[in-house]
Amino acid sequence: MDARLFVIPASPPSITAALMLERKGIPYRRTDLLPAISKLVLRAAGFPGVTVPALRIDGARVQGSRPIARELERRVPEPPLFPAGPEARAAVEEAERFGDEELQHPVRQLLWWGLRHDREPLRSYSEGARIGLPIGLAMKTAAPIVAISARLNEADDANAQAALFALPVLLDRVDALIAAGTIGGPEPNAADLQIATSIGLAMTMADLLPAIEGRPAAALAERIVPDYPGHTPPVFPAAWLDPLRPARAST
Ligand SMILES: N[C@@H](CCC(=O)N[C@@H](CS)C(=O)NCC(=O)O)C(=O)O
Repeated sequence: MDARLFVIPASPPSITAALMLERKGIPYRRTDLLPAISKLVLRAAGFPGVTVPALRIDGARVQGSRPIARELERRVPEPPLFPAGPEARAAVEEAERFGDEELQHPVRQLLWWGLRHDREPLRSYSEGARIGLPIGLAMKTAAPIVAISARLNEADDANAQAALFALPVLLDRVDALIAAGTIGGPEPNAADLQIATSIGLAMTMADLLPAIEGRPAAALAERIVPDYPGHTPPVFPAAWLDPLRPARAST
């Protein structure tokens, strides 16, 4: 099988897709892209959309973490990413949808809000990536990339505050999925791989970590993505972190 995965370093769904390929034992080459510029490269590579992860596999082009999960499951059924029973499958698919549509974006917005206020941590998120130019040089040209990415992700003050407000509820939902056995089992399914990466990214942000560590969600991320790249030191105004405080006290 000839597979090439297009990613942005430290992007949760990109890491999800890489983990799925690894779980299926499919060897692949990885192309690391800079945010924003990724859109031009993906179009030039013949993908219809402009987001990563994007997978070229034996000539076929598949984009998005959920379509990639299904394509890999179709091509290589074992080990499965989805349970066989219809009820269990529906539960995993719903958890995966939640991870993709509800959890992923607020975490991404918080990262870009932070980078907009301090670009320096971007270097840590690119560790180990091959972006086609030395990281020092990339950092010097990062200002427009960060500005565009923050704008594209609508990482403004209102949305960052809304994301911080939503985070405890999202984490409770992940913990509940683990308690129900939908995710967190010994063999990671598509929802585990989808959700753990967003939690992993959230845990790289110093302001968010206290609200996550000690939760079952944290243990899931530590197991599935133990070396999540990147670190953002405290960056949010203290008052914005109020919604996270009850969660801290209860853990
Ligand atoms: N929900 C989609 C998300 C795709 C997405 O928004 N990816 C981001 C990276 S996490 C992206 O490609 N952003 C373009 C950019 O940053 O320029 C999936 O899971 O595939």
